[in-house]
Amino acid sequence: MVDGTSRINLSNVIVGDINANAVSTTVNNGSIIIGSLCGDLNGDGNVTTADAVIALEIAAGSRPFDAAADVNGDGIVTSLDALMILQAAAGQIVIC
Ligand SMILES: [Ca+2]
Ligand SMILES: [Ca+2]
Repeated sequence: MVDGTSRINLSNVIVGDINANAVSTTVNNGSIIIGSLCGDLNGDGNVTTADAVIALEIAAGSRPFDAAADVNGDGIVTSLDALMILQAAAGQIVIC
């Protein structure tokens, strides 16, 4: 091994958890963030109503599973997760 800097180009990388569920990744200014803030489904660093809408879309099957959307940790994404994200966005509960 040689000390120094190596350039790595990655494309179409899918990161999965131990159960082969996709884990979200975000590339931002040279950093790769694996996973995301619990409930932050659009990766903007905040839990908002937009994230609740995404959770509902996942629950309805129109988006792929995202472990960050399973805020009650039961292994599936349902409207309950969306409701909890909505409540967290309103500051009523703390999730994860
Ligand atoms: Ca968000
Ligand atoms: Ca859940």
